[in-house]
Amino acid sequence: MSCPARVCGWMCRSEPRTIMAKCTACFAEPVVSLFPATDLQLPDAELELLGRWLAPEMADLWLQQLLEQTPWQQPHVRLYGRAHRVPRLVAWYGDGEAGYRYSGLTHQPLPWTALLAEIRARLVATLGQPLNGVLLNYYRDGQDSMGWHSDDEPELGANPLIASLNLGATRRFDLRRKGQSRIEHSLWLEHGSLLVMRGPTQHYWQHQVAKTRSQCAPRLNLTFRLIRSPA
Ligand SMILES: O=C(O)CCC(=O)C(=O)O
Ligand SMILES: [Mn+2]
Repeated sequence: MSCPARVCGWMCRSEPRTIMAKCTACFAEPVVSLFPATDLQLPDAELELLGRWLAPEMADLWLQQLLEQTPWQQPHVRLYGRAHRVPRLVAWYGDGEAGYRYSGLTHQPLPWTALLAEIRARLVATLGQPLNGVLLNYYRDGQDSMGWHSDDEPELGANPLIASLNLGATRRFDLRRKGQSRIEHSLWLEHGSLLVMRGPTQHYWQHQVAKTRSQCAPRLNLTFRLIRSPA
């Protein structure tokens, strides 16, 4: 059964899940259980992939609106003394105090748009945890990418929760242990899916979205975070 109002895109099923959520759009039922998430059994990590967090029609709409509304930027990073543009477009939104460092720079947040505030509200309802910022990454084609890193900036605190929403083209998300070069696990992140990383994941693991030579449509990824202390 899906949301009776067909507004919110929640898929309501009877299977018990640990994550419970109120439908923030329709409020038709006090609580709906989310479809089963896949628990990814990696040691020293807590990862859950909710493959259809969002109904495809809603995911299409959000993708289109976010692509149009966002003032995309392509900041530089310094690598071995030389400035390079990051290989994707980005934008940072958040509460006023949620300044955030990425690509070696501190970024002041843009104010929440109505759509991003709505997505945040749904995630907070799903996860039961506050979130005060979101990094948008726009991968225009298969040549856009994100290199190996952990989301372990000090302002995220110990054991940060990262709620990562995927819209558009399916891309591969690789994981490797810190200090090792071998990819230990890969996931396909599909349109409308939500990947939740928490617990010690960022202490022990790195992740990347590698370039691909395959024909690849645009993809948006939104990583919602809680900035605990300003950058
Ligand atoms: O695009 C993705 O799936 C990963 C994004 C990411 O790792 C980040 O924003 O820190
Ligand atoms: Mn990351």
